[in-house]
Amino acid sequence: MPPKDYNAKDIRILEGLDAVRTRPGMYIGTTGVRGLHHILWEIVDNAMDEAANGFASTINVEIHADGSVSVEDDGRGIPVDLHPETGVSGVEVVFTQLHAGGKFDNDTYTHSGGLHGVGASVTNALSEWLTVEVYKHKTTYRMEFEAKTVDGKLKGGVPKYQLFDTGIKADKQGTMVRFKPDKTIFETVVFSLDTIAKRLKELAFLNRGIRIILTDHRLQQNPRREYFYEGGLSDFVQYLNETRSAAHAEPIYLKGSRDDIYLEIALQYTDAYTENVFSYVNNIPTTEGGTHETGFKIALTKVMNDYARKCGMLKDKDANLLGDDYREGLTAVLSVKMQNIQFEGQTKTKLGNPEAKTAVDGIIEDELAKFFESGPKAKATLDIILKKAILAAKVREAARKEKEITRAKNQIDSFNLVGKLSSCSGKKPENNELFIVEGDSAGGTAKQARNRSFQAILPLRGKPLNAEKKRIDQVLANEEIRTIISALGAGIGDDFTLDDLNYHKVIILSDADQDGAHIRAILLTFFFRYMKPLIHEGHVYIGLPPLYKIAKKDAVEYVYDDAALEDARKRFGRASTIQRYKGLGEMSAEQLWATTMNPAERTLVRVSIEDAAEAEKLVSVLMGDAVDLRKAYIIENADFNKEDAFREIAK
Ligand code: TSJ
Repeated sequence: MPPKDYNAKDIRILEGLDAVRTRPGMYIGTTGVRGLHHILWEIVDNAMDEAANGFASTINVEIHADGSVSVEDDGRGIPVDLHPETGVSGVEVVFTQLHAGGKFDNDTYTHSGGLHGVGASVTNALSEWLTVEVYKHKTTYRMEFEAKTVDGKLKGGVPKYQLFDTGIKADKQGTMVRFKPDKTIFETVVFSLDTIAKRLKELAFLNRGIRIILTDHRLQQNPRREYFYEGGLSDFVQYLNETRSAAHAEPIYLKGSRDDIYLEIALQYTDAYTENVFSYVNNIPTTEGGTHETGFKIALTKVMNDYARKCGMLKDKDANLLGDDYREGLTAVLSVKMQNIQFEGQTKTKLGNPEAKTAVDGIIEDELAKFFESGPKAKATLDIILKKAILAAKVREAARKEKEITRAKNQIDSFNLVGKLSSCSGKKPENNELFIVEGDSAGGTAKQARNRSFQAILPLRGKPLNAEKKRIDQVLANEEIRTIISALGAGIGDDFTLDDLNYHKVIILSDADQDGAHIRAILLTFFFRYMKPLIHEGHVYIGLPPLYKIAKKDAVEYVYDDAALEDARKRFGRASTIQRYKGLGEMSAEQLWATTMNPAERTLVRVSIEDAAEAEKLVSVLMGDAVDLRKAYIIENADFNKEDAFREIAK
């Protein structure tokens, strides 16, 4: 028979459990479904500890039809002997003594996790009833607790009787705890098979060789699940990679310890592009990472970069690859066990202990290098990983450029340039012309000269930079270039859309000198690189201002090159005057209109895609050339006999 009822003098010990019932949130976070499972994890974790310490090999978890759950291990059994001074059994201490500090207390006697080690007494306090059996010394010890009204007050975890030897013969060893959560505490008391199965499977992966059996007696069919992984973390990683294709057959498995911090890690690369690093401390998932994960990443990056140099994949001049490059396609599970864990972060799932970073970094640096030196198979794996990382770095570089383009595009979208552009009044883009004019003074003249109903003027101050030579972000940071993009309104790069083009003729008007030729080449290069359809569809033109004005009495003729000048001289005879225009700015508005802007009189060279492709080369050619550059460039491009499809003189 069980011993006598628990008596009043022992009630004092229950005051701690009162606190748990008054403010359960302080101890288990919530009284929702998460909290409900929390109190189960507390029990499971205790059994896990016994197993992890090598004293138990199997854990049985059962969900019973009456709403209770039980956890049983085959360990040594909770101590049953009485504490010499207090006369209280080990079992009673476990279920009635609250660990000080509640949820911030990690001071469990082993590496227990789950509730951050608040203890089995919390489970007891929040249960309608709890029964514990200890199988030891060939017999069965038993103790029961329940929620009941004492002195008019409802209390939890009240012993029904002291621990006693039932005399029931036991030919096994271990501890069995069964409890029913208190429905007056929890919002729900229905355990989730899914949640429990997932966590037990995870624990089985994290604790190699421990057999965990889960039985749900609520189910009519297939109530039993079994989780047992001889390979531990390596099995975990292979399981995670089941749907991916692995880059090397066997996960890399490393373990080690330093300063009382124990580490295990398994990693395997796949053809995925994502990084899947899962980390744990004392079997608790650290979803937000933390110092242990940081230590791992530092070590991986360092060891891999060292090998990349050693084997010549990275040369002296090359920069190190980034950690991200070495983690592309990586699946890894990192498990650390240590004392006094501290959590940080939004959800308190980030390990904060700085010593974990140092220890993990150190262990992995040593063990990973050791692994790669362990034989030809490991060397082959190293080779695969390095090649993957170098590819990842290349892709990253390309992606970075793409991103810069996008960022610059967005800047342009919000950039207001209206001040510089003298737009035209006409609303039909197909009739509209944009003159990009070199220099403010020529721009002013062009503005006076133009027909404002369809001609817009964009003066270019300074020289727009060379689009071919600079990185896209620099190109787009240039105000002249941004002004052009804005004025055209059709976007840039992949986003360029002719449908949005504001001007169907884009006419470059620059001086007949070296600078003018250079600006022209730069603009063409820019259009070629970032607005190819603009050129391809024939929207880009070069305006041809005259080089000379020849006059005799009332007869005036404008001449566009030296050969034509010779011809005109013969016709005009000796008494003629010849004026050479050194720049657009020397012309009057009337002259500029008559010679260069009036569609009835002007000559435009339509730029072909080949012209634009050549433009970048021309930049350097023109820069170093001493001959009449305008002649060398424009005349050649005006040679429309070669490719009529691309080159045509347009009015
Ligand atoms: F949660 C719990 F405390 F109720 C609980 C504890 C629940 C379950 C299912 C198992 C356990 C548990 C505790 N299993 N095994 C142990 N082991 C001990 O408590 C133990 C046994 C022997 C010795 C020793 O030094 O001889 C020390 C300890 C802590």
